[in-house]
Amino acid sequence: MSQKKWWQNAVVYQIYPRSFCDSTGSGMGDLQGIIGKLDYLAKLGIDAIWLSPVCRSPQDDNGYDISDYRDIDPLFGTLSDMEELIAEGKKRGIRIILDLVLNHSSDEHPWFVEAKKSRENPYHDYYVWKDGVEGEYPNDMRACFGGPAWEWVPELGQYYFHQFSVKQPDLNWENPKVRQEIYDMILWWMEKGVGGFRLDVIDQIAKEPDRKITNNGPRLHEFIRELSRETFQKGDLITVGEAWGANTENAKLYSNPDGSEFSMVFQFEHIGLDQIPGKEKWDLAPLDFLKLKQVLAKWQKALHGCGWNSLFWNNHDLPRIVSRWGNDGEYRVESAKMLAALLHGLQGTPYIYQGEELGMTNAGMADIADYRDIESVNLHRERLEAGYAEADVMASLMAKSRDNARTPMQWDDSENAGFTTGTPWLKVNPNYQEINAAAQVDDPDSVFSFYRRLIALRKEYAVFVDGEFELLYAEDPDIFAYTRTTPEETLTVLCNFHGGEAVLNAGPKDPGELLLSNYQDVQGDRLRPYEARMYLKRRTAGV
Ligand code: TEU
Repeated sequence: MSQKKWWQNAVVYQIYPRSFCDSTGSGMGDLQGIIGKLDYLAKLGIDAIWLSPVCRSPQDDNGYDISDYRDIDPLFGTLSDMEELIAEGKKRGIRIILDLVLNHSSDEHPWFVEAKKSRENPYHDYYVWKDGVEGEYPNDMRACFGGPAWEWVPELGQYYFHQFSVKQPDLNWENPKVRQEIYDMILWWMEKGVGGFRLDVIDQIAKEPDRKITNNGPRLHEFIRELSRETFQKGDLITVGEAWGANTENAKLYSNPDGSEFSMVFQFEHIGLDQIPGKEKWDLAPLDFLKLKQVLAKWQKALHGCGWNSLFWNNHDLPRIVSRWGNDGEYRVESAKMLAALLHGLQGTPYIYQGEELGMTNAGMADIADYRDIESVNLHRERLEAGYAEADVMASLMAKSRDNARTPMQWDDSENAGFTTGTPWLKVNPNYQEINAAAQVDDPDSVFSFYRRLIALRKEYAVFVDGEFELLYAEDPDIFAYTRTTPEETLTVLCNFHGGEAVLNAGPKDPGELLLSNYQDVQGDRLRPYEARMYLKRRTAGV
């Protein structure tokens, strides 16, 4: 691997700003609220914050529909608040990563407002248009949030293409003027001192709707390399592309150590293992645990020495992992810690989603009236129209809705969990009186303290960054275990992924010093429900 990059032993914390901390009583989180919590994040020990979008937006998709890439939406504050956040983060050794939504803009962006005026307008080709006849769509492509992917504009006699909501028209990356506008904007943010970028659905920018290609298009890596060359490579940034279509082969291009594309990508192969194969995430199935081990092991082996993994269970689009694959009842604390140890022992850059470090759970909202996410609301309507039983639709939403991750951060046991003095935009999880930061930050046995130790271990032992991965117990129905090895150190991670007892009848006999466990005492060869252990064995070089 070429010389080390700072983000190879960094840990990133994702903030969903509208749900993190409200400093004004608006009921929505804001930048000043984040600034007020930087000391909490510094105590956790993270190195960078990934902010979901805070640029000007009509908020049709909670900010992933940007109408001004160079200004902050008043909901969240001002540009000077952002400059203050960057400066205050820097004082604490915390970089700020912005979420760039480059596949599409808002339909209220001036570019689109102009583009709709006429076919001859200089901005018309900033977007993807098709001549046609009203009611006869160019093809049967569907949008991710439901309905056709084509919207009719009568005054033009054309359709425009939108992979997401009708208010998120796709940008035309074939147009060099679009690309140059984007590069100039990124350089403008780099000038302001941001520490990196997360690239929203970046593998969808090289689209070819005529051939129904929406990700991994033929020109994708050409565009990404130009983007990287014209912007990112001019700084010392972390860049992470969201790539639902990533596989281990193209991930070697995305995360090539030569820096020609990104630092890494978010790949989602492990995320789709609890849905009926070939169906949607809403079509629930039990997690295929053996497949989970195979998939994570495959990605560890495939990118070792020739690429770089991101490591995550959660984000603002995913249900909370302790409810999804852990146990949010009797063993919430043990399973939250086990899932953390399992992930943070792997090779790559770990991402912690706000509240994950507290063991926050899914929202448990049984009434569609409580949901705010466009994807969830549209799913509910479309599936009822298609004849699904509402009980089944609500079961899908309670398991997989993005709103599960978007309930307000739980700071303390005061009203609204200390998130706001106003009316929260989305209901606070009623378990906030038990699960909150104030109850955990000074408790050495809390989930928060466990995450703090994991983050510190990554800084202390080189094996977390460099160690080669080997899977143990590959066929065991309960144990997820592996080693990471360098010439000097071997890390052994042993996890019981389930709620029964698991017997350690293989693996290293002398794994060395116990670094960390989620039980007070450690008993020989039996792992208790969701028990996790991390061992370290050090060798003097050459022995
Ligand atoms: O998500 C891409 C995306 O496809 C997911 O929304 C996916 O459809 C689903 O929600 C996961 O189960 C990115 C952003 O992370 C998401 O918040 C945006 O809504 C979307 O792009 C459009 O910008």
